[in-house]
Amino acid sequence: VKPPSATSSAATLAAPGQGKTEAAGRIGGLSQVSGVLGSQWGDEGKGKLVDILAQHFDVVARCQGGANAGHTIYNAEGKKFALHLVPSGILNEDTLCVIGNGVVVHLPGLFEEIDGLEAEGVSCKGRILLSDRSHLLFDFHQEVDGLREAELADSFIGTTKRGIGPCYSSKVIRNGIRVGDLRHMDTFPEKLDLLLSDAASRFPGFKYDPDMLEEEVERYKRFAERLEPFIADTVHVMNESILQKKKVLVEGGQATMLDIDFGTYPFVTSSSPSAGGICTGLGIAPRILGDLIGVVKAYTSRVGSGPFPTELFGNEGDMLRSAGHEFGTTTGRPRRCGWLDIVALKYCCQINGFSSLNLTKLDVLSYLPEIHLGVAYTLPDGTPIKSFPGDLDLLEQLKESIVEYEVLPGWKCDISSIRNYSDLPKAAQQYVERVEELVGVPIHYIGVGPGRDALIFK
Ligand code: 2SA
Ligand code: GDP
Ligand code: MG
Repeated sequence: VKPPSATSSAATLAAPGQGKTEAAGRIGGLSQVSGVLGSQWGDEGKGKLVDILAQHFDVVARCQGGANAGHTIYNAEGKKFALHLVPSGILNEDTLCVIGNGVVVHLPGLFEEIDGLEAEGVSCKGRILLSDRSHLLFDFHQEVDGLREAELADSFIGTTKRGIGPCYSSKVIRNGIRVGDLRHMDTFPEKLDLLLSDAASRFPGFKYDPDMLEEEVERYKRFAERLEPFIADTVHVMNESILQKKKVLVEGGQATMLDIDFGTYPFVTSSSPSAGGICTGLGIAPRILGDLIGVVKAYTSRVGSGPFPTELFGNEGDMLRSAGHEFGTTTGRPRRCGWLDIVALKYCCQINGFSSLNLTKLDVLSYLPEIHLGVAYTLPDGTPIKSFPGDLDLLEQLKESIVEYEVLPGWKCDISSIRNYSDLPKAAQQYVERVEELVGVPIHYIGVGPGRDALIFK
């Protein structure tokens, strides 16, 4: 871990003369323990912001989810990286990357990701620490994910089939196997046998052949050897880093609208991607959390099933998907697209207490003559709905007719090379400021392209 970064400069972020002061102020002013969280249904561009901010943080930590996450980032040369388990701080060579206890870890996937990064010259040795308390996600969890989706038939969730729900189920039902258990290979076979037998008893489609157990145990013995230098008591590491005044950035996966408690249940993921998940997933105290930045797309996307009140269909939806290249980073699935939903965003701001927002992909809206903002929901009888409803049936009814929209003018020009807020067309500024006004949280960062430099500090 490098020494405290009090001397970090934000100058490296902006090209000469472009938004340097704003960048230095915004980044330098962030709390010692800060977080970047999704404030829609995921894929808002969290990875990009984390990669940029990581240049000024000593530790970047993941607290929940697993390889269902897909964070796309670009290095200084413009080379693209799609990360799933490894925190998006990895391209900054002085940053320590922590995978906390709240994450579920598929070891073959983790090693594949590490090998891919090392092949591109990104050194991972000594830079990634994995919690001994995090749960192991086995291949069978992935298989069971698929079987469960098949069972649900037309009501399928549209999971990433990365085994996330089944692994968190094992954790919560308390027969899960943790990373630390790899240090006790004498009892590992028995634990694995119990876990696999349990899955076989629940899913007729899952074939467990106990004769294969030995082979799987041998495979995990090899993983255990390779993993040993990465395993740590990350609760201790995190708290010591904080005591030593190191700067810590928490990277959220997925988003609040996919939260197991606050999302559109059951069309959610199985972890807590909102603020509470930071404390439970890393073992750090709520009172030391500082700035939390909510990342929000200038429109909305969602992948998988479930309510999406401001969704656009047909040609309009296709145009937005194609303008924003909205395809899953992990699965390649086309993402559903629609207008920015202020009701949902305000709900996310309440739950997380965001200190600021990063509005991303503003450049994607440049082709539109006018832009809609979903500002209120009303029941078919005209009664206004005061907050984002938990009632799924009600949400499913929220078609365009009962989402109230404000229509703002578009700007119809390329904004992707603009780096100063004042250089944005007036209509783009108006859009940004109207969103700020409606949600009551300042937008400090505006994305105008996928690259590291394509960020405006406001
Ligand atoms: P899961 O696999 O059990 O967590 O799926 C449950 C729901 O959560 C959604 N989910 C996501 N939504 C957006 N992006 C995610 N990550 C990938 C990406 C997704 C991909 O970055 O593009 O590649 O398809 C993500 N992970 C989970 C999921 O769609 C279900 O609705
Ligand atoms: P995450 O899961 O929140 O990290 O987001 P993803 O990486 O899954 O999806 C966001 C996509 O948008 C990635 O392909 C990014 O490279 C891209 N992206 C991020 N910010 C911007 C932006 O401001 N403009 C454009 N055009 N693309 C962006
Ligand atoms: Mg993603």
